[in-house]
Amino acid sequence: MAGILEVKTRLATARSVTVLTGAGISADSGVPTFRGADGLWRNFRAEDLATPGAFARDPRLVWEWYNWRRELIATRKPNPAHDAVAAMERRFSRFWLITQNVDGLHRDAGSTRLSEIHGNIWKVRCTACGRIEDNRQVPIPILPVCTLCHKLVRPHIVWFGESLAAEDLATSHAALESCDVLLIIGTSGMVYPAASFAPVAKSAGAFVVEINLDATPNSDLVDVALQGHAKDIVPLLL
Ligand code: BV8
Ligand code: ZN
Repeated sequence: MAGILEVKTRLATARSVTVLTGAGISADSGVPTFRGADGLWRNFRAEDLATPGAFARDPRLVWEWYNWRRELIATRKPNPAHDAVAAMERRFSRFWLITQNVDGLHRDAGSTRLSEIHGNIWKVRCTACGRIEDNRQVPIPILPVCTLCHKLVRPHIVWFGESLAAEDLATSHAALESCDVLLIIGTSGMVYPAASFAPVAKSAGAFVVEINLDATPNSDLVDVALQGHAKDIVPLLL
């Protein structure tokens, strides 16, 4: 595929590489994406449940959804695309991974230079005292409470209508504005602010590559669009 050779050539001389991933990189690990055919749970869409309003109205229903996802993700492993992204961290003198995924599979694959901009499904945050804790209980007892003040905890995840952490936004923008190459892997480019990251990198002079099964709103803007499964394509770029 001509595109892959061009990308490999660019990466060969790149000093700074940034990677942006979405649910598509975990699809090959068997984690359902959000907007694909498998993206529904009991006919609810993520946009219906991943909101502060839904949690305020029915915390039990929202925790049942997260418990279902935790039980599923607990049995899933990183795939060759996650492994290749983790290897890139050691290959380039400056590297940063921005992931929208909350499944923790990048960390499992060994990535350490990353921002989990939508949070992490294995962390809970107290609705009263704000304490953030790692919680790997599968299933998680519903309704889970804080080990410190015993009040209700929520998933430590950024829901729709909630702002991303200022630190994650700053780190992401710095990585987008300073990279020679931006690889966008497995995201539909529908959710903001991550959907605006490709233009940020492009206008800062980066060579932008999209790896996806389909075309996305980013496809017209990128320099090379590689169509296929991330698990097949990403390892070829190293
Ligand atoms: C914000 C946590 C400022 C949940 C997620 C009205 C009111 C309030 C806000 C808004 C509004 N209108 C718009 C907004 C902004 C909103 C937004 O963008 N909405 C969209 C739906 C229009 N964004 C926000 O609210 C963000 N915050 O803007 O703060 C603010 C504050 C107050 C008021 C206004 C603004 C917060 C966004 C974060 C939401 N949380 N996740 C959870 O996970 O439990 S988003 C959710 O979607 C996931 O995190 C996911 O990562 C993300 C993006 O989805 P993708 O990763 O792209 O996955 P998707 O299924 O869509 O696509 C998969 C892709 O992979 C496809 O392209 C497919 O082709 C490809 N693929 C599949 N298999 C493979 C593959 N590619 C390669 N290989 C394969 N094998
Ligand atoms: Zn507490």
